[in-house]
Amino acid sequence: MSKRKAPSDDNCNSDLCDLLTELANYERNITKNIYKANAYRKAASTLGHLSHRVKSGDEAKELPGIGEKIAKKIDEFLTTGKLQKLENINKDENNIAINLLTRVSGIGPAKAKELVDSGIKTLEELYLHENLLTHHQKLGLKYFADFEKKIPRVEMEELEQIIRETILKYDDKYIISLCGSYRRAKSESGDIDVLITHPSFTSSDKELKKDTKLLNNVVDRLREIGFIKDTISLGPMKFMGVCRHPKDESRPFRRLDIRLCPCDQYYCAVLYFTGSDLFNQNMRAYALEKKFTLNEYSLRRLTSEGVSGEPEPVDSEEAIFRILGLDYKKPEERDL
Ligand code: 8DG
Ligand code: CA
Ligand code: CA
Repeated sequence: MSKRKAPSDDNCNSDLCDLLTELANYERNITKNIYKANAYRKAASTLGHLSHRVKSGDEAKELPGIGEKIAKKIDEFLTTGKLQKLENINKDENNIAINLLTRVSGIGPAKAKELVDSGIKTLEELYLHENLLTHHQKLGLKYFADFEKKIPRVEMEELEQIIRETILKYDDKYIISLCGSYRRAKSESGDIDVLITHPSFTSSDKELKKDTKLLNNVVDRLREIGFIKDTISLGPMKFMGVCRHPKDESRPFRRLDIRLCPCDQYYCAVLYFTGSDLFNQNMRAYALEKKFTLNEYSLRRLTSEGVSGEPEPVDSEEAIFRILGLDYKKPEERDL
């Protein structure tokens, strides 16, 4: 997941969103209080979707996901132009270093803290101690500057075309979706989330699963045309790596994930990887209320003992909403 994102493209509360996002990052990276981190993220998302400027904490408190404590912080920021809590957090050079290091792809809060505890606080120092890093983290460092750059929608469209043409030329039975923020119609994206399936591949093919070359062959083709530039990891079901437009070396390198899934699980996967993750959380919680369990693989009914049954047959995203008794939401309406 990318670690910083603007809640909306034209956001009249962007300073407040940045503030809340910084607090969320502090709770996630430093105190490891995921509950609080989520609360700040939700508040930031709410403010990011408002079409007007918030004028006070009291006004903010009326909005979904904003309670007393966050409202007070909003008030302090609106009246004084800063937040003392954040000023104090940002005085601590270890906090600053942990936040910096977690921006390297592959470095999480625990690894960042470990590095900072051993005295590594800058990217330059990290380069000097590359031996402490995994293959993924080394690539994260190598491409640090490029991975921080957002991908404009026009470029996403070009990259989609390259991916589609290359895969379908190899085998036109593949089914391909670009998910994530791109599918939610955002004007820019952090990375490229590709989901593929093939009619020959279903979840009953248990043995086939680890031997399937359906993903490997696709990755080979994309490498051959000079699109895939580096590999972070490659298994039978998931590729993580680096790509760039094959005909334009002036472009930044981009993070690319490709997942293969069985065709009977395709729409649950498309729903999941379209997100947003806050939307997924809400939808999953709603499913549980309706005695269903929903994840990236399947939608299953729960018995009164809470045991999940067989997967519901799902042949579209619409079917998932329908089975749960929900109105269909288009991808661009899922941008919580
Ligand atoms: P971005 O890349 O433009 O920053 O946004 P994104 O496309 O929405 O986010 P992403 O990090 O690439 O994740 C893609 C989708 O995967 C996301 O929209 C919803 C789903 N997803 C979750 N939880 C998680 C998670 O913990 N990690 C990842 N990688 N994906 C997740 O719902
Ligand atoms: Ca993405
Ligand atoms: Ca992603």
